[in-house]
Amino acid sequence: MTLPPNPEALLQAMQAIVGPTGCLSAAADTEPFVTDYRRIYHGKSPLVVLPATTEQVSQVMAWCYAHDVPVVPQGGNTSLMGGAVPDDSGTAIVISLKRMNRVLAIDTVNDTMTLEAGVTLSAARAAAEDSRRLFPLRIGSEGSCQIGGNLSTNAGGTAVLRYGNMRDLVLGIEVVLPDGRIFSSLKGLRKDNTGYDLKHLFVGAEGTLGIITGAVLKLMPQPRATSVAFVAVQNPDAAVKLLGEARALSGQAVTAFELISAPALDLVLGYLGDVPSPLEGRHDWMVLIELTSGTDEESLNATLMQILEAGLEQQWVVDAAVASSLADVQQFWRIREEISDAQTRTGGSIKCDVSVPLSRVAPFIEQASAAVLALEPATRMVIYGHMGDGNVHFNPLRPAERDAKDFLAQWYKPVSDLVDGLAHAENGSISAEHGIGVAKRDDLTKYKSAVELELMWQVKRALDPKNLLNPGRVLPRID
Ligand code: 2HG
Ligand code: ZN
Repeated sequence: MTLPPNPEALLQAMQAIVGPTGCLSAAADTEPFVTDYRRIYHGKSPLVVLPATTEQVSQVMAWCYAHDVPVVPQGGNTSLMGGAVPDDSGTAIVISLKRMNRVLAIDTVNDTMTLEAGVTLSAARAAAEDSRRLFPLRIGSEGSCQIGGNLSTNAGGTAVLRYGNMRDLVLGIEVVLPDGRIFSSLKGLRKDNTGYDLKHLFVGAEGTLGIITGAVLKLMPQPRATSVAFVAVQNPDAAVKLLGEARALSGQAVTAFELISAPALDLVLGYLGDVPSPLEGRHDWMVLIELTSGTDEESLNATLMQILEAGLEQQWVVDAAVASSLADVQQFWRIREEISDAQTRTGGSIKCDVSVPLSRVAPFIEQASAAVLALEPATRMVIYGHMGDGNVHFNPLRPAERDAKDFLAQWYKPVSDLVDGLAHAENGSISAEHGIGVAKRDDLTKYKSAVELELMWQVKRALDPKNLLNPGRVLPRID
């Protein structure tokens, strides 16, 4: 068992590296770094260290390696899986990257952006925009989450359908290894077949193999036109068919295709209070469709109308509201983006972030919903997500009159096991975009093969032989 480090020696060593202002040790100061943002995971840490440079991260890691001190790397602390906060042993220090928040270069010929890991996603997007470019990753927490965390969790979100996950958007990376060595490959190359592509080991590793300190990201042309519609559909099967039609009619233009169930819309509208539903009447299922293109607004709107008309004709579409102003676009998106926080506020949500092949989305939703409702019929079926990627946030919510704690104590495990099992049976994933952290760690033994788990541990041991970096996260114990 690792003993907590001698607090004075630790503080002294860290202050010598990052300076006194880069060290937080008072409980009130460390609190925001040891509790996750949904306040589900509460840990302890003797010290939060805030390096300002990669060199400082390297020195901190070298010291910790020499003294067997575990380290939890942290970006914006917006993880839903408990992957970015320490456990309650009080042995690990937290390294927060928030001071490393500089955009270092934008190359508009190469269409790349080089930045430090602590730049927030919204700052990265704004910097791209200032250079008349798009950095396309789009997730609700963009104001707080950081590029290093986005890479470490291979973040997805609402524009993956068009632009891919974070893994698809990175060209180069800089990482500090557990023993303090720096692996720096901040190249903006689109072609480089010189052996193993090591950067991809660290993308999605949730800080268990190294600490990402910098990256080179792809930039895209800014779209000239955006068309958005909030559409009531017959059911998820009709939504899948509508997506097929939208793609056939508009090619690459479909940027987002988000499914929303009636209980999800009820919940978020109740939470927002002053926002009306975009549609008249209540519908069981809706989709938020966004098209973007380099052409003019008028022709993109015409394409959207064509898609909706085809959908109406086939009776996939029941009703539709087309955004007629930027304010509408923002309002439609606000409704979608706030669903997650509405659940956090309400409490009593069983979060299942699954993906299945698109052709299996509708049968999966039907089967999983029936199975959950058979257990507790008044459960509110908050189902939404990035349907175009086959990614369903299947989040059954407690019946209105039930206490959140009781509901979760009774159903969290059986319901998530059931939903994950059904997704797995469809050749799906039990964590489509939220990662593993601590929340899903032990489930991996059920859903990954022995060979996969052995390989994961072999990689972990090769890079982090002392198991000091984000210990207890991602990798389940195997014998
Ligand atoms: C989203 O798509 C996020 O809004 C959060 O991935 C989903 O809270 C959730 O389950
Ligand atoms: Zn999502």
